Amino acid sequence: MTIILYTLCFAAFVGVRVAADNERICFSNKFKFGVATAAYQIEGAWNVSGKGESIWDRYTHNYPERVFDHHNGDTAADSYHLYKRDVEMMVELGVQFYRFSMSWPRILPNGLSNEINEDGIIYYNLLLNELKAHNIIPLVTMYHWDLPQTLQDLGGWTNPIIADYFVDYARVLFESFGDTVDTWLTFNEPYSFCYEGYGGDAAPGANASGFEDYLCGHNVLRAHGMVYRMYQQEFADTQKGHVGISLDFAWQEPATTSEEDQHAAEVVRQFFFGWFAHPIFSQAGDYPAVMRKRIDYISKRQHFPRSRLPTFSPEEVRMIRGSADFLGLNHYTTYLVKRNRNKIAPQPSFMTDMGGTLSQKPDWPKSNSTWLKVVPWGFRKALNWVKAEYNNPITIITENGVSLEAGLQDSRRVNYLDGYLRALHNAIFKDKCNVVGYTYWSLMDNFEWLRGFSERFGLYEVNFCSANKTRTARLSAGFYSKLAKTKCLPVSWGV
Ligand code: GBH
Repeated sequence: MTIILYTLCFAAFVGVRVAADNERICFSNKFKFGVATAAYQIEGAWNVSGKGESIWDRYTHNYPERVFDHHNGDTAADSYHLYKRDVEMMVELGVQFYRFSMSWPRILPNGLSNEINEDGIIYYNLLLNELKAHNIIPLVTMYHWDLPQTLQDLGGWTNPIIADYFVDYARVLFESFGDTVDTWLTFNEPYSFCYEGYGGDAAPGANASGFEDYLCGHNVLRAHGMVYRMYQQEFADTQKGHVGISLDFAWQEPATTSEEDQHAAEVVRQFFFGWFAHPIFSQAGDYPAVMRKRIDYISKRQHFPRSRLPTFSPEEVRMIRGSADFLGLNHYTTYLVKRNRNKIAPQPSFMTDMGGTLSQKPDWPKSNSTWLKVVPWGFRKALNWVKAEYNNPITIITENGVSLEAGLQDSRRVNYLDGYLRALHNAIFKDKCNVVGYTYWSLMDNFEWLRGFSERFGLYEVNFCSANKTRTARLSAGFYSKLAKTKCLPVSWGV
């Protein structure tokens, strides 16, 4: 225990070094900068004031050994009690908006709308009032992975009934907060929670890749479309808000110039991103053709009587197509893709269906997360691909950021920001990509899912050992605040 706490509380100090440039890089005055968090990663208070159990509560309690250092989000950054300090930090940063998520089981303890937890409503109203008092716009995610455990007991996202329950939950949110909140995200990264949660070993840990991940994705897409249509019918006239979705898009670069690797990279983009983007944002709607074709074919070869990828009815295709006012894009890193020439294995697998092998270049700068390498040019390519593929949709970057070790002198985070924001600037001004806002992940260090508290993404460092979870601005917070206030990249920062 002592060792664990020591690791968690140890702050490393590194030198400060920032790249300078003579040319001033500015975004338009209308462009908005914000910061992001998610309920389970910061709130704590997992079982107080009437909150129900979520799948992450259950999972971290039942399988502590699956989380780095056996940590969990029981207290996290304690934002349930410290939200005023959180907003104070946003004021220090000078950001225009705050992206946070609402916890479904905090609002509906048993997942269903017959029982509303008033304390949950009060908590989010307090937070929203605090934001309003400081002119910070809320951008609210309805679902950032903390499903009520009661609904997981019914199969969670693999059970089609969940789309109805999600609509019921969304209606409670629109009714309770719709006069204050006008920009909503239904889901955060369906790819991540379907593939890692139902296909892998993130909560609920179903580990049924190539099967349950597709069932999850199918119901998430239905649920998203249904919420969008419900909002148009019941709330849009009076509330005049906007509904979108956040999708994760790592750039997929062909590993070689060979035709087959070019092709493999495109297939991988369609599997990772097109899986959710194509049904919503393309002209044709429905799953990407290549995904349909490959999974149908491989399912047959594996002797399944029907495809492992479920089918939408024509009404569902129409209902889902166009069901977003904007695209929320989460982007962190880049991969290289080679064609996978292995024989088709008998057991289902998303990776086999996709047919590509992913890697990263050893000389790309590292972060504190194995999957996250620093590749700014991939950001610009990803944005251009989205522009070409989906007719340049209105886009908000809903997450971008980097993990490092503890310590306040995070010049490497400043370098990451500088590089990625230059790439974004080129995408907007040179390539005319329709991006209207940028969100840094994260406002502060938080519970990084299976990685516990070991990967820190915060502009503010959180001392998880202190009783009051002290938050301290890092070097990068000063950089970001200058950017948010002036809309220009600080020319030389630090030294
Ligand atoms: C985002 O996912 C999430 O929206 C956010 O909650 C999270 O804190 C942030 O990124 C930083 O990770 O540990 O090797 O199993 C970004 C996509 C999903 C990629 C989780 C890494 C875990 C890989 N990430 N995934 S691993």
